[in-house]
Amino acid sequence: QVHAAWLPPEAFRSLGARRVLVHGDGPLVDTVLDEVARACARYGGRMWHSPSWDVDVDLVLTLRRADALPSSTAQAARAAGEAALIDDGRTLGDEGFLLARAGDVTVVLADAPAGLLYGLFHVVRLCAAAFDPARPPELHRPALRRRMLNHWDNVAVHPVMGQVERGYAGGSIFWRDGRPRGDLARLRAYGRLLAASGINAISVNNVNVARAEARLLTDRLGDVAEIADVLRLYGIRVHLSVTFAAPVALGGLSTADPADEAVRAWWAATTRAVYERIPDFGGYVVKADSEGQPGPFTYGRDHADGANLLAEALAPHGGVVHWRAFVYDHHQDWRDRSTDRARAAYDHFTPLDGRFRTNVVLQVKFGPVDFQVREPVSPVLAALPATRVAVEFQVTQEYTGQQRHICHLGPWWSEVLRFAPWGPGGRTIADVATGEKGEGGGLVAVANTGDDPFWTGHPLAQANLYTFGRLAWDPRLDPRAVLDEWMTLTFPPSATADPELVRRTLHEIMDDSWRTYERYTAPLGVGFMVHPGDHYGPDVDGYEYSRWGTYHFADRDGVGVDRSRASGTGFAGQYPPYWADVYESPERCPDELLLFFHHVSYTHVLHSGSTVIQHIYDTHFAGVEEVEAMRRRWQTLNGMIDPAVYVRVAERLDEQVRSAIEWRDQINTYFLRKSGVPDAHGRRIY
Ligand code: BDP
Repeated sequence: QVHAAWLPPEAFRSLGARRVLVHGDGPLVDTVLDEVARACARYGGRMWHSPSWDVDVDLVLTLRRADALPSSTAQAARAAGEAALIDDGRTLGDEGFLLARAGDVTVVLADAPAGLLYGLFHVVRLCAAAFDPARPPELHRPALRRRMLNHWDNVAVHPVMGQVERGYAGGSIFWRDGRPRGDLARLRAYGRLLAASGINAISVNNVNVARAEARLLTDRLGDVAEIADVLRLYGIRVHLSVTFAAPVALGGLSTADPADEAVRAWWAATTRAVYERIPDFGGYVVKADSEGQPGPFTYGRDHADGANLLAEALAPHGGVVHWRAFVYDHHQDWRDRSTDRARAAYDHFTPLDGRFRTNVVLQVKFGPVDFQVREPVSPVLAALPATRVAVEFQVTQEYTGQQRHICHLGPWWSEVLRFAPWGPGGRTIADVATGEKGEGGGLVAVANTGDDPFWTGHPLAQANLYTFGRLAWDPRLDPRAVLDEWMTLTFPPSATADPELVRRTLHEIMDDSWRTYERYTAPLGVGFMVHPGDHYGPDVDGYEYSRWGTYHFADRDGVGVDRSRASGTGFAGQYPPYWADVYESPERCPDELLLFFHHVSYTHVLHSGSTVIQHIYDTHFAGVEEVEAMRRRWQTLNGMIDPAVYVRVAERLDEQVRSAIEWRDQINTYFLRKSGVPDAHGRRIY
């Protein structure tokens, strides 16, 4: 049984009680029909599919350019919709829709079938409000064309990474023990889940194991096609992670050099075969010259040569290559302070701006290091004006509690998307991902889903997936309002005795949970301090003398990484002038990023008025108290919601409390021992 997705049948209740007309043809329209039919079967109501006689309806979902509707009601509705559109002077596009009231009818109008599907999900999200006679017409179009999830799912179980690298939700939805799972019903449910939050693209295998699983590209392409055949019904295009070494690994060539004619011909022929089998194939995702993956550096070529090689093969078929910018030296000597991992992506990629083909999307992690709970926004995102850039988030909570902790990431992503790298009031990261003419690379995230009955291990981690999709559709949405939508869909009023209490309690638990997580883990943007390898739980010096380039430099006098131009690694200088100046100065640098940019003494006074050391103590005590309060609040919901959800969350909150205490005590003790400065409030530190 699959629990509590955010489209439980109950969410369709308000729809089922009505008379619905679906007008249009094609596979995606069939999906809409299927959704509506299921709602009617369960809750009553009636549905028609393009009837040739007059019907009285409450809801019409219709393609604008479909043949004239026979029903006079529907015709009127369509006219009303068009009038609203003409006033607005805009078109609906491939995925957009118009929601308008015409007389007693609610109309969803789209130019393409995907728009009808998104329109249907929007009506479900609104519930009864979609039928409010006073509702003004609304035009919905995704701000970002590409809204993608990357699965780090391994086809075969990997000895270190398991079935899913950084997966905290059980096995893979696609693969098991080297074979496709073949659970097409679950796959279809997954497509529905993704489409309902606005996601329209996924990659189905891990970038890190693409070499071992290279055959997905050739003789095992059928396994990928099977997934594509199902997800297509929900408007989702499938992409494949491929290894740069594929011509050698699969094609028997002696080289994968981008300048080699045989290599180019191999990619062209292989890609052509992919499109013969999967005509709407999305394209490739590549991790090259990164953490041991093969790449163009082997042949003395740069990353524009590498990305363009694959882009050239994909171009005739309309595909794109997502080329990851996560390139750095992972064999760093910790004694050598001249190498700064934070600088690496900028140093590698900015000289290449303007050289990438138009179907290359450079996929950039939102921060310069690695998905930490707090990092500055990556300067790379503002440094390649002539390149299509995508922002990469991590929905899977590798560094944010691994779906054992509640950490709602919506406010964090929203902050990143609203960040204006050229200075306040200027273009934002969301604008970069959108592109000047809508041709930007969009938003991508590493998925947090698996074959777990709750999809995401922690039932409340579903909110992160939903929020990611919604922010990719519209980055201006208020993350709190999005959370509210998710709550209403996941815990529908009909399923609880006191919907208001449930909603209020969930907000109290989740709204600030990202900041709570930040409080009890690594302080002031310094990052890491996690247990090496699995990245769960504290280990303050775990990476301090390692090769990975993630250091905090704590000593008896102070802590933090000097990344200033004046005396440090110069990373601060990679930003446009406004932020370069802010970050350069320990006085102006925002508190939450101070230790990312500066090495300061423990007695340095923050803008908050507290010293660094007292801030560390206070936030760690507060963080644990907040988690304990979360657990108490959750207990008040016992008996109010699905018992399976209640129990799963309650168990995980016990672990979150245990883990937060562990973090508090290790971090506080570490810094007390280093600094010798006692807690001003005399609390117990070990
Ligand atoms: C790091 C993960 C590692 C990934 C890498 C990546 O620890 O498992 O392979 O990111 O993004 O955060 O490729």
